[in-house]
Amino acid sequence: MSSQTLPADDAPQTDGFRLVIDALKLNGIDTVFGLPGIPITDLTRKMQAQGLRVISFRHEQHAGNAAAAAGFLTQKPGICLTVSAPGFLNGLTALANATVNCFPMILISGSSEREVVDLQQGDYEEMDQLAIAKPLCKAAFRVLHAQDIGVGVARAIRAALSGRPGGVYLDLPAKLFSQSMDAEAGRKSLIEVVDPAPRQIPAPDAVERALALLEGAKRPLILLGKGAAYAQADADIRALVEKTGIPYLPMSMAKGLLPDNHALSASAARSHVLAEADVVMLIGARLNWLLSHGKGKTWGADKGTSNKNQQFIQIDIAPTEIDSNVAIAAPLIGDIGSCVSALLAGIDAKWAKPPAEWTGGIAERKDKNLSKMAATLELDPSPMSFQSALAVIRDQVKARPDAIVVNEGANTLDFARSIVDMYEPRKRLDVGTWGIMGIGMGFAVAAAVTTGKPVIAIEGDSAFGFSGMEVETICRYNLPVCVIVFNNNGIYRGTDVNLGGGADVAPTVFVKNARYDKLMEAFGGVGVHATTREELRAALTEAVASGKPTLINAVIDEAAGTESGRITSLNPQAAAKKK
Ligand code: ADP
Ligand code: TPW
Ligand code: MG
Repeated sequence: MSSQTLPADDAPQTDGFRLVIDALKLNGIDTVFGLPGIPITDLTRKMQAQGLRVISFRHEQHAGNAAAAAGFLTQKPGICLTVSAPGFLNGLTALANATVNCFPMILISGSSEREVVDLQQGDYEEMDQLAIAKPLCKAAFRVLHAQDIGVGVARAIRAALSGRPGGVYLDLPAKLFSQSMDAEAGRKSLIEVVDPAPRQIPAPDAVERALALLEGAKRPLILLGKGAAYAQADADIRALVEKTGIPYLPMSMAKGLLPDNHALSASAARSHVLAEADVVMLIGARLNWLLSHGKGKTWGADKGTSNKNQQFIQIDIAPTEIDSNVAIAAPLIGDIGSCVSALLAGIDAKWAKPPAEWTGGIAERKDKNLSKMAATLELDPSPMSFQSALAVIRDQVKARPDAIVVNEGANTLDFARSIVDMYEPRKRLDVGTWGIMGIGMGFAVAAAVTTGKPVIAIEGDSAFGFSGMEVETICRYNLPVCVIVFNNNGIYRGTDVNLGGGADVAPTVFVKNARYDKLMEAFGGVGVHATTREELRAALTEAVASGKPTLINAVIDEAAGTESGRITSLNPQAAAKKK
């Protein structure tokens, strides 16, 4: 079939298909996540023919989420490829989410003919996609001519990776692909991007200011965010914590940057250190809602105000992030690698570790809270509680610290975040800045494909539903993914009642005793129905050892969850009551 052949390497003419593929390959892209259809079906075939790995999904949102996660894990923009209008829109949520999370990705979408779109003459899947994408990503480009493909791809890569990473949209109208041009001119038109994420060295006076503030602190704290995980400055970050002796708190996706059982981890004394610290150094973390905007009770201050006895140092690549919620006394603008190594250079043997009163107090609280948790984790109720099931996963991750954990849900998320310790950097992927449901299977596929390591996806039953059909994708590519569905019959719990008294169940309640394991079996994977800890332990151990696609339907007490997990207070009625 002629549509499936590409211009040979020595052909006198090349075309748009070939130039898109060559431009991506020239820039080290080896995998594309997507969903075929007009006008990109042939592109996916030809990509495969040219040695790109094409991971084909059942819904574009999950291909997009996979691209975003791949970007976070590899520091190369993850590529998502979609068809026009509806396919594009399905991918757009992932593009926006990637941008919010500061993950580099490029959504490449085919689009219909400009002439028809601009005159609104009604083309197949007609939509002005560029205009729609623009406000939801870092940058958006359209390529109309084959000779501009090289520039288009280069600019997309640069925009995704440089400065604060994020999502980029690249619009490729159908006609572009079949345009032909002189092969030699085509080759010359491609750009291999040099230094796409240039280091940004912090200003020396900014480094001194930060060091002076840190050195004078009586109760210092380091807060690591997912920007720090992304930056891959793992050894220097660890050295900074250990040389200064400053306790640290990881945000959820920074867990494992230092092992969660590290002596200086303050996770088990979180509320104490946030309220009591006098100098807080943020490394790749924003003072957004996840950190109560740096204000209020969490930070030891009155509602809506900042703590007068507290000062911030903030390391970030984006200068405009500074002062976005509270005053930052010492901004340190640059890439995390350069900033942390500059700080390290200013810390010598004379550095005074924080007062024992501070670190000792933290250690005491940690011990108390950890032994409380240990007692809870030992309980073995029937049906399983979130904690008793998570204790099993905690043990498995400890035994296989290279495994990647994907986590979404409400209670399932909150409990897993605090119970499942991480030991290595970038091994935890979750709902991120938006707290979005639906990242599960896309992130799991990306983690398996880009690392080859076992993936353990800890999923609320509602959360799983958003991307559940991708278990077929997991089976098709035979990926080492074990999905554990925390089945409590619904959103938050399965016990709500219909306030109108009708026959319909409450909006948060699902079919009781559903068997999600059978979904995995439908595609040839391993399905396990686990009602006890021992069944869960056996199935999980086997799944991780065998690498076979597995789904464990873990039956959890349907009454155990709380509304919205730990963010109940954000529900309008609860928020109104607090006023
Ligand atoms: P978390 O949710 O874990 O608190 P955020 O997503 O809020 O983390 O913050 C990540 C921050 O990291 C963003 O402000 C982003 O600009 C910053 N960042 C990302 N990559 C780098 C980097 N290489 N160097 C410096 N800052 C970075
Ligand atoms: C895209 C709102 C937040 S958490 C959640 C929903 C629907 C599911 C919680 O139930 P689950 O977990 O997964 O069963 P558990 O353990 O508490 O029972 N749509 C999107 N994102 C969000 N965050 C929502 C809806 C929500
Ligand atoms: Mg649930």
